[in-house]
This record gives sequence, C-alpha cells and structure tokens, in this order.
Amino acid sequence: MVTTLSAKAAAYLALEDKYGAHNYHPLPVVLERGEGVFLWDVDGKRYYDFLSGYSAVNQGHCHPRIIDTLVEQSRKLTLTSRAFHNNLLGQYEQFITTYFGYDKVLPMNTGVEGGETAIKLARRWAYTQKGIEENQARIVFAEGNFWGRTLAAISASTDPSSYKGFGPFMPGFDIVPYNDTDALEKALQNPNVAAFMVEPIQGEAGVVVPDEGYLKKVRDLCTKYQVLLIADEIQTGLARTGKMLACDHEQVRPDILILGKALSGGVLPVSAVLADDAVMLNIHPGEHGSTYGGNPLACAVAMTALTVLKEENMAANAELMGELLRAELAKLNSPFITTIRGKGLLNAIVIEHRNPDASWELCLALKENGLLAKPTHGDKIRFAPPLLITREQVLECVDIISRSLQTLA
Ligand code: PXG
Repeated sequence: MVTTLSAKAAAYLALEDKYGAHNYHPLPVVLERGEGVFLWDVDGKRYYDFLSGYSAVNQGHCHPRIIDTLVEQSRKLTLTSRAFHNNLLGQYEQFITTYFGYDKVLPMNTGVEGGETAIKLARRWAYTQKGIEENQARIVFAEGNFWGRTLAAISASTDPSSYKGFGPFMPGFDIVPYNDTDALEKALQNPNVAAFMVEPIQGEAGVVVPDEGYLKKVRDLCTKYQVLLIADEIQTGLARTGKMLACDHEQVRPDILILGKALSGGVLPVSAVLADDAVMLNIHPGEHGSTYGGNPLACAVAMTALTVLKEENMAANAELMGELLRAELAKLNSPFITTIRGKGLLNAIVIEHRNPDASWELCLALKENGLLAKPTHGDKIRFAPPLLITREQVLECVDIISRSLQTLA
C-alpha cells in the first residue's frame, strides 16, 4: 500500500525523526485539529478517529464545555502545589467520591502514576492492616497486563518489548494467567499477597474480554483471601464499555479504583485513585504526592469531563453503537477478519492474512479512506471512536472499513 503524504506532512515527519526520540512508530498522518469524532490533518483532510487517544477522548475532541472550563479556569488559577490549599480541590474530591461511591480520592496526573499509587496504598494497607511483615507484601497481576512505562509498570509486564533491556526489576510481583480464577486462587493462598491488580478488559493486550462472571469470581476470591482488588479502569472506565465502569457490568466494586485518560476528556493528564478510609488513611502527610496532582485546573476540568459523560448519556450510546458496530462488521463476512470482539465502544478485530504486515497495511488503507486506527500486537486493530458517534457515522465507518479491506485481497 502506497500512502500519499504531502510535502508539508513529510516535513513534520522529518522534524520528529531528527529531533525526537524514536520511541513510537506512528501512522504517517500529521493532525492539527479535532472536533467531536473527527480529526483533520495539516492538508485539511478529515478523518474519523477510531482510537480516541487510547480512550482519553471519550467525550469527543475539544468538547466545547470541557474547553470552556479549561480556558476559564486557566485564566484564574492553574497550580498552587499541595503546599497550599486551593478553592477547587475539596469540591472536586467531594464530587468524584460521590460520583463513584468511595470515601476518598488521591489525585495524580498520568495513568501510570495512578497504578503506582494504588500499589503503594495496597502495600501500606498490607503492613498496617493485614499484618504482613515489612517488605514481604506481594502484588498479583494478570499476564498481558499493561499499565504504563515506569519501572514498576514494566516489572509487572509480560511483554518483552516493554521490559527487555530495562532491568533490574521491582520485586514482590507475581503473574497469573488472565481469565483464570483457579490460577488466581492458588496465587492468593499465599498469605503475603496484598492485592490483585487487573484490567476488567485488557486494552493493550488487544481488547481481551474475559468470560462473563470472571470479575465477580475475582471479587469473591479477593474477599475470601483478604486481598485488595485493584481495578485498572484507566482505559475501560468512564463510559467506554457501555457502563460508567467496566466493573459495573458485573456489579463488582473494587477496593481500589484507578481512573485516568478520559477523566480530563483528553485535555491534560488527570488521574485519580479512589478507595475507602480503611485503605486510604494509611498514607499520611509527606508520604506520597505529586507537584501537579490535584491542581485547580485539573479539578475543574475533571468535574466538567465527568458531568458531560453523564449528561450526554455517553455510556448508553457506547453500548448501542458498540453493538451496531460489531454487528455490521460481522455482516462484512471478511475472510481476513478472524475475530471481532469488545464491549461498548472498546473493540478490536483480529486480522489473518498471508502478509504479516496486513494490519498495518489495512490501517494505511483506512487512513487513505478517512478513518484512523492503529494496530496493536501485530494482528489486532482497535476500533474505539469517541462515545458521541452516531448511528449514521458508524454505518459510514463500516463502509470505509469494508472498502479498505478490499485492498488486502
Ligand atoms: N492502565 C491502562 C489500562 C492503560 O491502557 C495506563 C494504565 C497508563 O496510562 P498513562 O497515562 O501513564 O499512559 C494505560 C495506558 C503508550 C500507551 O504509548 C499507553 C496506553 C495505551 C496505548 C499506548 O504508552 N495506555
């Protein structure tokens, strides 16, 4: 597949290549504007966004209410640090804890910091509440997990492209297969286990949806063995899968809930860790934090981002449009699509083709035809548009996908 790239776009690529670290392999498209489900490149071509910033832009690009809040608050006050109080932090803390039904929140910035925070909370709880001997606490993770790029996160990773060549690694981590509650039970029998940290649907692994009942069983096992359940809902949460949280599909309440990405609607890094007092109050002043965590700009933006999700019924739309998308994709009957899976608007297809680069080629064809998606782990392509996509738009996108599949023949 030959991609068309204007001289203007090529110049942007050359600039990044020369001056930026080579830690990404993006699709050759240079974007300069976004609105709702659409993105425009520097040559004015319009695309459907089927990635949504890895689910950070659930509310749609440059949502007017979120941008209004961002602009208004940024004119008043953006950062005080936590050395002083600010007039929005308490209001935001009340808002988000009421919204999700937890006693307390610990505000951070990126998703991976949320994961680190959750693990520190679990270790501290294990030493002060569960009675585990100092430095003996273990955290269990599922094979295929992805929660970021810090040393702790890659220490939990089972993907060599994440961890290889970056050791030594964080001790105290155990891995069990995903979607396997027998293996989990065995691991939890170790009395030194503090927590099981898990994605309700594995995002980066390629939208791996566990069996129905998995999360409920996980909840029961964690309760049985007095182990904290940490749900990483950074990618699955905030209406993406058709419910406010993916855990809501099985009425499961994690002990620690991690949110990020769409908590700001894609305008700045905002993450949050929610837990009840029995977990949260084991951390005292000076023991954890971040310069930007809980800044007034983030607080204001997050309240609007959460309000928009509810007021615009984005979870319900994600559920309906997700069903439509999967049904219409199935109707294509493409010999190259072996699997269509997902929940709500977190979906992936698996491509099978004699050409090992077929999914990359397909993404280039999709781009030519006006839709942006990115392969993950070689043969999987994620389809995760902003949650305000309409029925007509879904149908148009399936038509684009259908036409693009022709190029694989
Ligand atoms: N948990 C999950 C489930 C994620 O998908 C993170 C945590 C980490 O979030 P931050 O904000 O620290 O990136 C993620 C991130 C990348 C990349 O380029 C990251 C994600 C998806 C795709 C690419 O590192 N998800």
